[in-house]
Amino acid sequence: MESIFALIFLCVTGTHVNCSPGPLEDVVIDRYDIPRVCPREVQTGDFVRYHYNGTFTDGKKFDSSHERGAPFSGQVGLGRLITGLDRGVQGMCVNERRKVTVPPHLAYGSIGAGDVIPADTVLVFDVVLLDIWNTEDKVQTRTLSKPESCKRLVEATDFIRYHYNGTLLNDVPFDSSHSRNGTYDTYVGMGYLIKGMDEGLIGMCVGETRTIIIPPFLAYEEKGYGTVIPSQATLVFEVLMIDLFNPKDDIAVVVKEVPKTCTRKTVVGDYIRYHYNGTFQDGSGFDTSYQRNSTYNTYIGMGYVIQGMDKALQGLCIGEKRVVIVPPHLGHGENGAKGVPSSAVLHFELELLDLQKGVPDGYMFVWLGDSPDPLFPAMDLNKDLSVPLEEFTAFINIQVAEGTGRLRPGMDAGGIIKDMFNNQDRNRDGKIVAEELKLKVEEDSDKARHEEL
Ligand SMILES: [Ca+2]
Ligand SMILES: [Ca+2]
Repeated sequence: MESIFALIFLCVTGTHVNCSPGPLEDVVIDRYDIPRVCPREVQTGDFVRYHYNGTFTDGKKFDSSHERGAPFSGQVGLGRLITGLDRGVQGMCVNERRKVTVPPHLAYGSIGAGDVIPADTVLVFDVVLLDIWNTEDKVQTRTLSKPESCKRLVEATDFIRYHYNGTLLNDVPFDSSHSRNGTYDTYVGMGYLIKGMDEGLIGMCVGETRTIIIPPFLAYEEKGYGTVIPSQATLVFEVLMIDLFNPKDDIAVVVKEVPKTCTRKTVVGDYIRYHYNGTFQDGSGFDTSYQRNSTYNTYIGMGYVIQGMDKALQGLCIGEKRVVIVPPHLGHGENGAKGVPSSAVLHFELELLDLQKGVPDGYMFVWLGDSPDPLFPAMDLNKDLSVPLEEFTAFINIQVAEGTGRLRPGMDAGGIIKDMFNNQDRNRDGKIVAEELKLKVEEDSDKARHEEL
């Protein structure tokens, strides 16, 4: 009597109830909360995960997955659930809530279930659907936004950096790179990621945002992950691609502007002045010499700048502009640098302003032809048999001006000359005399001979 009374009550309040005066023939479904968006409905053969409260028609609870803290997970329509629920969850959307009233013959019949469910009992399940998937499912990708130009797409074996938000199919978040304030950095297509991610990231371009939906058998399968990803969970990632390169990449150089006249191109050892504008692949800047309003000055090919830059700075004319892309293994590598994250690809716009021929490594001054022989009389400009620093400085400056000698560029000339002078002024009395110079020359040649032996 009690159950019939309850059914009548349901007939009045339920919206989809097909009322009949007799005992309940089939399940009665009340879809009391349907999400606005429902991309997929439960069909026979699907796997579902749902939470439920099971009550009798008087409202007394006999079972609750909520109270156990573990949703039910199983396949629909193949007799693995009680028949009433196999029917009751058909057509359900994720996040839908419905009340399924099951007559005894579609539940535990005239036998009941142990001490819990008496014979001939109508059961009411209040169900919320958390997940649907099927063994036929594939990784689904959908591009949400994409830059107009896309020079390069993610390929297997590329190293990529991306941001992501990870949610379960019912929109519950489980992980986000944004909250950690750092990109996720990895090789793609090499088995470092879950299978579905390795697949779903392929073909993205830098700046693209993409949704990737991964069925559990291409994600964490039955084992789940920690406390955040349940067993057999479909995963939804919203990915923003930040950076990509391949470890086989060399630098890429695009010449933008070459002056009409170019008498000499930069070579290793040259001392140059240049401007640069440094950006990441997503276009954000990390460093620019223009803003500092002073050029960057360096020797080329001697390891004073990152490897890729040392290479990119060779073969330039004064006034030439080029763009160079430096992969991280030729840039700041996995350690990054100030303002440069780990494994970042760097873009530089370069403009060469000046170049000076260098001197061999370790030298401060070189003769461009034969040196004067004997040297001392040439140095002693006023012929008083003594060469103080002023006279020595004048002598060196004459060589530089006449092009018979060159000082190491990029350094304070006065400082270099003083060092050279001190090196010859053996007794440190502030002047060089013939014997001192001779002694030094002999000593040097002795040393050279000794080293030859
Ligand atoms: Ca003198
Ligand atoms: Ca002296």
